[in-house]
Amino acid sequence: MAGADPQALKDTILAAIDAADNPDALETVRIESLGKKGELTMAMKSLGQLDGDARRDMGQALNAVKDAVTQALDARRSALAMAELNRRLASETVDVSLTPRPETAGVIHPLSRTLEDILAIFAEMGFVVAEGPDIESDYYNFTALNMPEDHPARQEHDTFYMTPDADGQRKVLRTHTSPVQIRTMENMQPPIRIIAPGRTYRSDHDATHSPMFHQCEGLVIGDGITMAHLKGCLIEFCRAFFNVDDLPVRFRPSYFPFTEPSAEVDIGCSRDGGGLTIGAGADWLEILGCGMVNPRVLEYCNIDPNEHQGFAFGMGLERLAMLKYGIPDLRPFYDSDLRWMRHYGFMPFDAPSVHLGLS
Ligand code: 2NL
Repeated sequence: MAGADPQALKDTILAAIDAADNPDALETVRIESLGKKGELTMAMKSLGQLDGDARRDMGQALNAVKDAVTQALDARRSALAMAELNRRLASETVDVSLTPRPETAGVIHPLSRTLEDILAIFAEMGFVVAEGPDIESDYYNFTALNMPEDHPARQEHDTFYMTPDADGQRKVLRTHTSPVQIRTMENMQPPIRIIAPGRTYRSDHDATHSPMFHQCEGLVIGDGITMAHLKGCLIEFCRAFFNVDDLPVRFRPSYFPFTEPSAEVDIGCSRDGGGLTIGAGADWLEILGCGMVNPRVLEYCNIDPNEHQGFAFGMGLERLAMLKYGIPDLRPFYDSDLRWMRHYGFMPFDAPSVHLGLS
């Protein structure tokens, strides 16, 4: 080997690298040239048999060959990987414009659909969606909402408490999505226009209550926001959601610790003949709660109530879904019964939009 011809060695190895058409073949070339018993390695090991200048010259030449081979191996490895990726991309393309096979088509849950309806309307009005954790601190779920330790409204919430942690802190499963708005107000300067949908929890289980349910709350904070903005926004929402242009909407004074003044919103309906018709008749149906954000809540979030004002509202998604889509019983919502889903579900491609129709 002492008489190795570096140029010939280089030509042979580079040709083998070029000829390797898959990663395994390339690895074989590497082992046969640079491996422990590879040609180049052996040639370098036999340098000791040469003397003086010859040894130096041959050493330099073999090192140059080693560099060239290493570079060629890397380049070929990348090229093979790229070719493999392109081959896979070509073989795995899907035609996303194809219609789904009818026998495998799933349906959209009426709760998801109801939320999409609601979000389509508020998105059009410039609201953005905000989310937060289901497990909350007592502070975000109650205190910052003007419900101090001894507040009676805390009892009405039938709260699920977690096991206290090392420093005695008891976290809760959020009883409403209001903590999301508190977190947003802490982190964002007005103007704020958010909608906060999500799961909520209360220890209450009967024909009309589930321990896990869904709420959607909204919050608007700005300069000079008044009850008139609240009314305009929510009347528009009710009419768009139920698809009734002249839907009667009334604001009935109420109480929430986090808003002042507070109101509940009723829509006109008729209960003639046992059924329920929304939009006509002498009866009223409660659908959401709202109010001007209590200045004390703003102060908890370090927003100066003399500078900024706002309104907030909250609604229960299950109730709205039942009213809009004529679903009589709450319990099957969480049963994952395919017969119920196929009856009350929606086609995935009929996404709601304010222009194309919401029902
Ligand atoms: C209802 C009524 C409501 C709110 C929720 C709220 C949130 C913050 C500040 C002030 Cl951070 N208010 N939320 C306000 C009024 C009513 O919900 O009946 N929900 C199902």
